[in-house]
This record gives sequence, structure tokens and C-alpha cells, in this order.
Amino acid sequence: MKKIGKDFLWGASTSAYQCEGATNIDGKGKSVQDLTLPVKDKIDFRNASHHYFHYKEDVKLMAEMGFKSYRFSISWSRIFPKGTGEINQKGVDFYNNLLNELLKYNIEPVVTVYHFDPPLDLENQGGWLNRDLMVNAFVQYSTKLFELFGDRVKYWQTINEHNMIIQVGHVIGVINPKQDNLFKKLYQINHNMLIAQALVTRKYHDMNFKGIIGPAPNISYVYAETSKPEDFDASYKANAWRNWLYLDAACLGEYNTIAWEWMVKNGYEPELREGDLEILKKGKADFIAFNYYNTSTVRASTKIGSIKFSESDQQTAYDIPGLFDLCDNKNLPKTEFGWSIDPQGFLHTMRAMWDRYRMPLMVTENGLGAYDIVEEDGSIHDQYRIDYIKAHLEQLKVAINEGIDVIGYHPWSAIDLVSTHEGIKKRYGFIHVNINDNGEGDYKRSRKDSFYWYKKVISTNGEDL
Ligand code: BGP
Repeated sequence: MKKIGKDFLWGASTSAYQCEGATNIDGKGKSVQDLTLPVKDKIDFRNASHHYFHYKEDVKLMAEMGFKSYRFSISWSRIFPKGTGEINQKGVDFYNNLLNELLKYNIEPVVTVYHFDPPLDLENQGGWLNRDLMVNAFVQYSTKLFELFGDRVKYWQTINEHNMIIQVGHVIGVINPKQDNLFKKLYQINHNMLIAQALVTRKYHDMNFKGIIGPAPNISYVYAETSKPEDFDASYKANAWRNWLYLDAACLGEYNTIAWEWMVKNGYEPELREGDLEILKKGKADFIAFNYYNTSTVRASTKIGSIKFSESDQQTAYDIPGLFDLCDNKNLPKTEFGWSIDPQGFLHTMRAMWDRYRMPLMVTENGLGAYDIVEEDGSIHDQYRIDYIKAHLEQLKVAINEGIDVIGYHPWSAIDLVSTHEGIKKRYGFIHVNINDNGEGDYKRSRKDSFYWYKKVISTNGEDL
């Protein structure tokens, strides 16, 4: 039996805007997450988990758990308050300090360049729809990060959940869904981001660092509801639409043909400039970082006409007329927040990516959001979280045994932080942060049961689950 290697990166994950806080100090510029968008009622990222102030304590706790790596993102508007132009030295200092603190404990930094928080100044000038502005700014920002931190960071991810930004950006607060020609615009934004990503990937390669760079989409396999050929066809197309459109571009430097044809048929195809396909070809990823929470299930499409957003979020999506109808998978249990739980789907997802791309895989998110209860003595018995992660790790071991090159596992999240759209009441961390959605609490850190369990898992290199 092939086992988890001794260099396997055991860690956990966060993102800047969901945990740092300190949005109004030390020269940070505003990001779109500092705005109250319609879907963001009552969700406040200004203080988040105060990680900016507690980073030393947080890293110390990660070291106590035995982390080999920590996956976090850099806030673009903390480095370039206006997105481009003048640099903010205090922002640079913060990430230098964080990196040095991690390295002090031999924790490998795994860095996301961009995680849902575009600078507001750029957004106000058209954001990703303004290709020249945004692509240049992204290349400038990323290049600066490589120059500043490339000596210490060996694992880079370009864009977190590129596919979710396009599919459910309205839920995450980065896309205004009330626009004319929304889908035409979305797939232009998608293209502009793919170009930016490829240029940055190539830039990193040209700079000759020893590290690796790749995308970090949310990849989860889409099942067919039945064995009817037309349902299988729907699932094949749904996988192309949801997953492969993004990974084919990043890993093969190509547009997925099913997704492209669908765009053309509906008038959503982006405008390509001369040389664009060449840019994609020359900026291919070294590895795939991916986030996995659950699978989805579809049947043959029964609808025609335009797409209607449902009350969807990252994991629930909506029907695509002509491609698929989404359906509930009654075989799977659900979390308190309605996300199905499917550890075997994790294996199917890894197999599918491995079959398709043969690239190293790194899990950059996986986890269970729940209402944790703090007992009178301060303990938190989050057995449900342990059960979830354990079941997924069992499948990860199967994948490794089959020969799939999985190089790391980073559950969401290292510490409690603010959910994309459901506040901090939806908790994911191994480390509890004492603050609620009304801003009550002192940000004190404490260890949940899952903290001790994960420590044991890491210390036995995954032998003792
Ligand atoms: C992913 C995002 C994360 C994170 C996670 C949990 O889609 O990359 O930023 O928040 O999902 O989602 P949520 O916060 O909506 O529960």
C-alpha cells in the first residue's frame, strides 16, 4: 500500500479579508469586501478575526498542531492601496513578519495572490471588465509579490475559486448580478482573468524561482442522477461547464470545447485579441491547488431560455438551460448549512483531475461549517468536524494509494473566520475565535476538540485518524 509521503504538506487555510480585520489602519486601501453589497447584509469584514493583530499567537497555535504548511492569501489593497501605483510599506511589513514567523516554526507558506478581494479603486474603473487596466494591475501586483516574497514562498496560487467568481460571484460579493448582458460580461471577465493568470504564471516561470505556481479553483465532481444516457450527457457537460472550463485553460492552455460551444450558442463568448490563445499556451500551471466541499448532481436539461440564479451559493449552483438541470442527491447527508457531505466524491474529483491533467494536486480547502457550541468550561466538542475531515482523509489515502500525486491537505479553516456570506456564526476553524456577528467578544483564541485530533493526525503522518 502506497502511503502518504514524509514531505506531505499538512496544514490549513484562510483568506485575508475573512480573517485579518484591520481594514482601516496602516495604509490599507479599500477592497470590494469593505462595501456593503446587497447580499452582504449584516456581514461585516472590517474586524473579522483580528488575525492582523493576533498573527503571532495564531502561528504559534498552528505550530503546536504540527503544521507543515499554512495556506493564506495576501490582500491586494494592503500592498497597493489603489490596486496599482504606490506601494504601502506597512502592508509589506505585515506579510514579511507573517512569513518570517511561519518560517521560524518551519511552516511552509502556501500563498494565494488573489482571494475575492479586488481593490475598490480598480473596481470603480470597471474592474475585470476593463481588461487593460486590470490585467496590467494584476501582473504588476503579482510580480511585486514574487520580488518581495519569492525568496521564501515556494507554493503560489494565482486566483482562488476563479470558477466561483464567475458562477456565483454575486453570492461572494464580487459581481453585481443586476447588470444588462450579465453573462456576456461574466465570460469576458472570465477570459480577462484567464489571460491575467497565464501572464502571471509565465512571469513567475521567467523569474526562475525554485517554487511552483497554479490556479486554485473549486473543483467538485458532478454526478448524473440516473444511468439514462441523457443524464450522463448532462453530467459530462456540467463537469465541463463547472470545472474543466477553468482547469483546461490553466493546465492545458486551451478553452474547453463544450463550454466554448455553449458560450457561442448563447452569445456569451468573450472577445479574444490576437495572440490570446498563445498567451494561454505559454502560461500553464505547475500544479493544481483545489478546494473541495461536496459534489453536485444533474439530470438532462428541460429548460430553454435564460439562466435564472436561484438562492444559490458556492456549492448549490443553478440550472443551465440546454446543458443540465440540477437535482438533489438524496443519497448524501447535509451539513447544518445545507451542503451535502460526500467524502467519496472527493476521491472521484481527484481521480478525474489526475486522469485529465496528470499534475500534482494540493487540497487548499475542505471542511465543515457549523454552529459550534462553547461549553461552560470553554471546551468545544466539534466531533462532526472531526468526522467530516477524517472521512475525507480516508479517501485521500485511497487516492495516494492509487498513485495520484497529492502533495498537501489544507482544510478550511485554520482559525474561525467570517464566512463569505453567512457571518462568523458559520464556523470552520480548529482554533475558536471568541467573537460573534454582533461584534461581541474579545477575540480570544481557544482549542477545539478538532485541534487535538488534527495534531495527532499530523504527528502520525495520517496513520492514526
Ligand atoms: C470557499 C471560499 C472560501 C470559504 C469557503 C467556505 O468557496 O474559497 O473563502 O469561505 O468556501 O464557504 P462559506 O464561507 O461560504 O461557508
